[in-house]
Amino acid sequence: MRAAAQAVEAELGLIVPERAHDGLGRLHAAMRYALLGGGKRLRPFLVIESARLFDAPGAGALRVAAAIEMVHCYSLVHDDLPAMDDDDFRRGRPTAHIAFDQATAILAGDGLLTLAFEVLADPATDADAACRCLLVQRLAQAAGMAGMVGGQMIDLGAGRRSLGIGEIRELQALKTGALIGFACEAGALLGRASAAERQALLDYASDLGLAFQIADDLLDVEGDAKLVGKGVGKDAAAGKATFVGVLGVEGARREARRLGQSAAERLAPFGGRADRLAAVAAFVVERKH
Ligand code: GRG
Repeated sequence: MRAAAQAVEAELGLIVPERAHDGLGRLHAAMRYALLGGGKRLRPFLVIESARLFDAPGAGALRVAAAIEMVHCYSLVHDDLPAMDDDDFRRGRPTAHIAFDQATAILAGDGLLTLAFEVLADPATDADAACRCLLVQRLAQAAGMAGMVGGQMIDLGAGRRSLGIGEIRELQALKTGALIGFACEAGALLGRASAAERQALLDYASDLGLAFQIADDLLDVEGDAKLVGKGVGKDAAAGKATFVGVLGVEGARREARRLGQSAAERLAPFGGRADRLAAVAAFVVERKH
């Protein structure tokens, strides 16, 4: 994961390079602040590793990895705004609207979201226009109303309303799962995988996304804010419906481990080539940040 993170950070630095201050200097600086401020780079890792399963060209995978990280970083910037989760601390430092201001943070998020699609649509990502079109369509679906944005809306509306486990699963499958699903599917698209291989990766991503979210809920209850890099204890304070709230700490941990194991089993068709993806399913469950 560290190697993937370094590679994608270098790519992000090339796509959004440092530049002299001009009329848009503040916006540009805020976009770089949001992009280059740490983070595990899990989604880029998933793109790179799923593409590697099919020997897809590394340069294209790196561009898709950068694009998905742009969408992820935009979502964090907007999620931290006072109108949403109202967080001052993320990735171990002030959130974008604290470091800059709210209007700049909103526009930096918008700039990152749109730039992601510009990157996907560029022939440098894949020589085949049909493949690029599919990547654009699938990311739009994963990030938009049928995915992350829809999940976030449901989450905001669900505040203080008690949700059942099935509803929480559905909400989280949209809010965090859809983008994780795209990360894995993108590798299959770049590698011209068969429909069955693409589906196996989507099934892996579905279990992985839920395991990831349960671990996130556990970190909010048990995590150390210094390690997690953001405020903890926020879900309970906001009366949010979470896996831990419904299953309890031990039940949630059991469910996360079950899902992590199930995710790894979904990779059986790829044999040893998918060892790193399988290992990340265990990391996601036991992580401390
Ligand atoms: C604002 C449209 C919009 C969507 C926001 C993803 C999201 C939806 C909000 C983030 C809030 C949150 C804490 C969600 C839980 C899971 C999650 C996405 C955690 C952050 O992702 P990590 O752990 O972060 O991959 P790093 O910093 O490592 O990249």
